[in-house]
Amino acid sequence: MTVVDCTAFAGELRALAARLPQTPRADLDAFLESAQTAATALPGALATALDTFNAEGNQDGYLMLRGLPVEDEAALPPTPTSTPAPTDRPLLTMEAMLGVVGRRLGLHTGYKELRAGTVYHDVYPSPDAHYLSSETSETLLEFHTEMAYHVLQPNYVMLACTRADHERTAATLVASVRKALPLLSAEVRERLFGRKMPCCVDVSFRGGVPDPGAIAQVTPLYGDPGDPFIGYDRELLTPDVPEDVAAVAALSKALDEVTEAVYLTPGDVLIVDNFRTTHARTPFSPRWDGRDRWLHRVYIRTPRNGQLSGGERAGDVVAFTPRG
Ligand SMILES: O=C(O)CCC(=O)C(=O)O
Ligand SMILES: [Fe+2]
Repeated sequence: MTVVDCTAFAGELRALAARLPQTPRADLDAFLESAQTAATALPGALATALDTFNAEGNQDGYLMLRGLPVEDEAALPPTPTSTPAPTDRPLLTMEAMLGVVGRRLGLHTGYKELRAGTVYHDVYPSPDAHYLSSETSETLLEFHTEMAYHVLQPNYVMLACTRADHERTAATLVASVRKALPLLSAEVRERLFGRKMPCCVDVSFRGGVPDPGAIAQVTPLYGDPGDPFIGYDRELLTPDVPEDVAAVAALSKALDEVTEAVYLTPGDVLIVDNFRTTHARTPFSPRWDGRDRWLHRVYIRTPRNGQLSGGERAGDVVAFTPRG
């Protein structure tokens, strides 16, 4: 597991967080601007780890920052039960970390159809969650490359942990294409590489239609054949010819074999390389006591993979175009 121990920087990072606007949603553009300034002042070892990951990625397909500053339990508000967060909610330290680290990597992006186009998402269990939603708890949230079907797919998904689940059973699973590729036969690689396959989209992107079907096309492997990118979603990708079904099944098996489990604890920021991985979350049991699992999520775009074309700004909200 690729961990950067940030314990030694906690004081410095707390000081950076204290200089940011303390009501981020009141003027999110100004907040992200301020976070950009702070990003240039990150402790050297952390800055280097982030820049290297951004330039090259790694074998695991994620970078875990551990030991970041976070509020004591007694100082935290209850875990949210609704979304989006109120505009006047005070800045949480984990949100500050997502601001500063995210700006070091690229541009925070809101998705118009998702959570009212907000940039900061609370991820918390909800009793009546759709089975594909991050609000699930008692069921496995299956492998997905985040918005693999979206032309402006984020380069990174960042998850910061303010509260873990009580029993610490919730694992975020990450499967890396760099690890899975060597397990695939030449035939399977050839079948998957550059081949478009029908893909459904998450509920938010269905335009109010209950089941619009496979309105996008996703290419499971593409880019450099020796070091490809991956687009994989266990629920939404629906190959429709037998050769493709078999090749996707082989990929699926390889991904299971290389899966790593990450147990997010308060003070962790997980940076998922969303073009090199697919991720999932194992079941856990909420208690609905105000102290259930609570993550913060942002999406980052970078110039890589054509996700930026010039002129974009942090905090931009983009509209859905399905890949085709
Ligand atoms: O809850 C988790 O650990 C991950 C959920 C997820 O896939 C997401 O928020 O994108
Ligand atoms: Fe996800």
